[in-house]
Amino acid sequence: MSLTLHFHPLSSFCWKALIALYEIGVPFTPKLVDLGNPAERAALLQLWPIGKFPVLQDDARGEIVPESSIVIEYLDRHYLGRTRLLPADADKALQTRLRDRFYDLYVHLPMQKIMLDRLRPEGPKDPHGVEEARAQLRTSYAMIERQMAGGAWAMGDDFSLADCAAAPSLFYGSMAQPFGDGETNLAAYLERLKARPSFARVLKEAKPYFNMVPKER
Ligand SMILES: N[C@@H](CCC(=O)N[C@@H](CS)C(=O)NCC(=O)O)C(=O)O
Repeated sequence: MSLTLHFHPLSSFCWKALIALYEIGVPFTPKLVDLGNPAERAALLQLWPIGKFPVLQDDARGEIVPESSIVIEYLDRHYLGRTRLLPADADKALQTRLRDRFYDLYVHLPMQKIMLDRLRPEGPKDPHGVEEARAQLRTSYAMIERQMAGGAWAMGDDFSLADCAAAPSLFYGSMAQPFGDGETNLAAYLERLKARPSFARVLKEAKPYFNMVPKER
């Protein structure tokens, strides 16, 4: 088996890559990285000096592929399987990348800001930054609510890279900043994502680690 995914089962950006791997149906070796273990952290830094996962290692092609969106495009290009995650049409592919960027930058990152602030001790907490992140999430949720008025998935009828990005960011996002009462399209979209077999499998595999998710204090 040529592919190894360096990951952690609770990491939201790793979920993005895992969803893609399960959608495509390509075999891979999951390599759980404990960043608290100095040797494992050093091994990840050897692969990708930024030190963030997911990182895909492809021994057959001699490639190290970091960054969840790039991992997914790489898989779509070289290991195309059951599900095509980037449309063949260039304009549709551009729109799909835009939705992926939207979910990463304007849902995933503010969600992370709120969740990670919960882990900070009382003194160095950043209430201003958290409030900005909440405002960003409220704006993004309102946009998604309108986008999801028609069509099952982020790009319409076909599941894509954009849905891989949406699933983890909305799952944890709903814990960081709950959806508004009127945001029924958004809530229904998250339920569809949770029921999708690829994401349902990711959630099942992450369940034993859920006690490590930071709670609001
Ligand atoms: N832009 C990166 C973000 C990856 C990222 O933030 N990963 C987090 C886990 S969800 C991580 O590795 N955190 C460990 C750290 O920052 O030390 C991607 O899309 O893969």
